[in-house]
Amino acid sequence: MIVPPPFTKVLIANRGEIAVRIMRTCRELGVQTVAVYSDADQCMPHVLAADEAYRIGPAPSRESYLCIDALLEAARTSGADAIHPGYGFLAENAAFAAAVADAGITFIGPPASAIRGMGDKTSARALVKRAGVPIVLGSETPIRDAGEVTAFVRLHGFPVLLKAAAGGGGKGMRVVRTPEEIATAFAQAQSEAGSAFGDDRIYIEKYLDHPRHIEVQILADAHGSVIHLGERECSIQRRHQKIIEESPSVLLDDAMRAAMGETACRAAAACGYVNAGTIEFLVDSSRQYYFLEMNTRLQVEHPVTELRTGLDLVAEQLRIAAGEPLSMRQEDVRWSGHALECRICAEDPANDFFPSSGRISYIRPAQGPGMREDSGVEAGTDVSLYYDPLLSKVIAWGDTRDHAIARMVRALQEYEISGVTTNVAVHLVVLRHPDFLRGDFDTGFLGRTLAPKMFDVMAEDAQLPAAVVAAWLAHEQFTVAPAPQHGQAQGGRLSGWKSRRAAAMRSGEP
Ligand code: MV4
Repeated sequence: MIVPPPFTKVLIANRGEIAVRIMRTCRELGVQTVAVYSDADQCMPHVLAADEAYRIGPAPSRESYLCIDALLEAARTSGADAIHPGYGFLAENAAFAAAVADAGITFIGPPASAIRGMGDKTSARALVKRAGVPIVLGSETPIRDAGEVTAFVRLHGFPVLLKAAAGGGGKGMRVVRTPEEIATAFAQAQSEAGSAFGDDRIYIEKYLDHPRHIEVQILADAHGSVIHLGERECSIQRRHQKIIEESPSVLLDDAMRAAMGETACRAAAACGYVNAGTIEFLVDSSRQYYFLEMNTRLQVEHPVTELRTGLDLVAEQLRIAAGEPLSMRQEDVRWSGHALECRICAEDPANDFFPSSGRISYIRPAQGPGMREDSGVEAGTDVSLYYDPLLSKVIAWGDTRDHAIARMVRALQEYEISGVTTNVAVHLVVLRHPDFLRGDFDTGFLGRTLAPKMFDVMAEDAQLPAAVVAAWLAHEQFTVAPAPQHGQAQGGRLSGWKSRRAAAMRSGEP
């Protein structure tokens, strides 16, 4: 059976790994691809991977990847009939979605109205609450002054959290634990929200201590069907940047998974959602879950869901955007095994995770059974400081969690990337931490675990390969670690390849 492509030509309004990822599916579906690039990105893999490519401006995002007019002009010139925004940049910008539609081009994402409805966090809370979705106790309209905070804590007590109505991602957030802190915290939240979002409206919630962050992937078509594809556990994060995601979450049993999945579908339906989206939940220590916010885009960590379900989420997005009904019902979704993703970022763990730059001189990617790597760089790529430090995502699948972790550790031990500093060592420390191995962690885990000591050690011996430092640290700090799984996660030694290559280079052998 020959299936006609959903579109003729798709412009990918993004860069790096996600642009390459989207182009791969387009090619599989027989859809032509258009790349856009800034002056800093002329030779990037996403440009080389496309059928055609258009310059959209100078290096700064404001003048290139965020420039709606330049993107629409490239779309018109190339004759693209659809635009995929990826994540970040303009992916959750309702004005962009509307401008694309107005230009007679299909936006591969939700309707502008759904982006708007979920983009304002207070309206999102009110919207989903009406649909019977549990939300954290708090306000469903912005609060005007510090007096309203006082009134709220009189009724509900401390601690409370002030959040930006336009927000997301932790900007403009302030925890308040005592009456003395109220005035300052309100003023700070307001001013931070104002400068980050150009909108200083603040709302209030009861503060949950040490929550887990679990999100549910949904798909919705234009014919009213919504299904969920299970959860991703995203609690391993640092300053609101996720670094490891996995599925399933060790916290959930089948009943809770089904309940959260069903709740996520209701939340999506409540805003008239169409396309792929994610409902974020906070889960407290008594395993109560609460709607946090909706991400109205394809997410960085979507491959975790793809490896567990066997689906291609980008293909689903294209079909949905072309008006096709969902190809499966909820009861047709099958989950298998365990998937884990590590984000490889150009940043220096020894220097407080400051972004790093440089020309990549050598890469040995993640390989072997059960592994996938979605990368936006290759040997010769110049990593600049203009954009997000995410270079690549390494994703492992195994029939059990232990198996997936063992594969990930093995692949990251072999992993090599020279010319730019990355966070690979941090992944190895986490992946071998006894609390992580037991599944005993929350959103505060990484902050507590990355002891200052680690950075000192790494700074002192920066020329040591990162994996050696990590292995050594894991050995030093976590001597109570359980027996390694499958015999692959053991020891503080280099993987065979790396030590033999190092030895060969020392002795001058080829
Ligand atoms: C919270 C919370 C505790 N209680 N809300 C952080 C990002 C923003 N989107 C919402 N966030 C949180 N909201 C209440 N009522 C704790 C966080 C939070 C968090 C959430 C998800 C993932 C990581 C996090 C790290 C710190 C705090």
